[in-house]
Amino acid sequence: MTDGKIGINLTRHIFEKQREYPEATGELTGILNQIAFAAKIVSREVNKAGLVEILGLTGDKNIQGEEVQKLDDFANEVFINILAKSGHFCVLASEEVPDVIPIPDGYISGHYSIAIDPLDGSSNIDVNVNIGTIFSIHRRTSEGEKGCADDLMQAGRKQVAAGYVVYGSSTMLVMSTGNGVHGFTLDPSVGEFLESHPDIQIPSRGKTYSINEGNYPYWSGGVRHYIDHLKKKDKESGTPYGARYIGSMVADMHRTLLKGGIFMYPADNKDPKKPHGKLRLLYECAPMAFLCEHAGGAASTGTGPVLDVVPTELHQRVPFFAGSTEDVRELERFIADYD
Ligand code: P6P
Repeated sequence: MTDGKIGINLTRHIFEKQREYPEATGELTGILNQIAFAAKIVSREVNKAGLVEILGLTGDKNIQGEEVQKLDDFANEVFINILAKSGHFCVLASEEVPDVIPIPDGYISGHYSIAIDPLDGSSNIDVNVNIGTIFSIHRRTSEGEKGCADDLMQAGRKQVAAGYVVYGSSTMLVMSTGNGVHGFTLDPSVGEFLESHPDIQIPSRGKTYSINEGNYPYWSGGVRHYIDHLKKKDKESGTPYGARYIGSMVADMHRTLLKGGIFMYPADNKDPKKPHGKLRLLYECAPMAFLCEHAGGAASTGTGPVLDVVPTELHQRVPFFAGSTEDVRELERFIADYD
């Protein structure tokens, strides 16, 4: 650091902003540090994944004779083991697990619930594309010793914290507790996440759109008209929007948070089993929507704020449009006019 600053880590960041954080309690610092701890372990394995082939694998065992787990199973086990035994949570949910995950007997049932996507975009690992972990934290609402699904299935606007870890050229943790959105970059040499992107603000309008155009025939009329509109020359600037689509939500949303524009996963009629699109509300769309709104952006189902949707199923899916406010509002107008 040129100015002699050692760097602000996660704990010091929250401590220094103690006054501003509505949820600033020692417990919240503890929670975020446990998430950071799990993320460091997953980051180490993700960054090694490419080497696994080079090191040579014999069937299901690596050269040390250890069981080789699929990385998403590994990430799921790491996050669940660390978080379930942390004493902070009364119940968990994971993209990898059909039902709610209870706190193991003998461990404290805490004041919060957490929903996670332990390794989103894991199908991109073998082509070395950025992947990520997404988390959403609510205050428990149920009485009694053990938590239950009600503690998880609350409207996204009630989240006390949300964020993601993106495993890429560097490992970054981006989070919000409702008072700004802040990014921390892992310095592997000291094993600390150091503040690198304080107070992230999404530009009010962007110049890129992010969507899987292969699904064009299956979208509603409103979405198709909107995409066609983006490709027309813009009267003022004369340039149409650029297209950016990585196919890994954390990577696409990270770019959208930092640069603006709009990321979309609309409902489509491609798969009758998924009439509301592909992305999950509890541990993908609600946490990302929380970050977008607290970074000055917007996140919509196309007809209303994602954060106002009250979940009815643990793994329910919702249409998702998020990023620069002006872009999201324009999309909503096309849906209102053409759907
Ligand atoms: P498609 C990854 O599999 C994922 O769940 C998200 O990370 C990503 O945004 C989306 O699916 C990509 O889906 O249908 O475009 O391949």
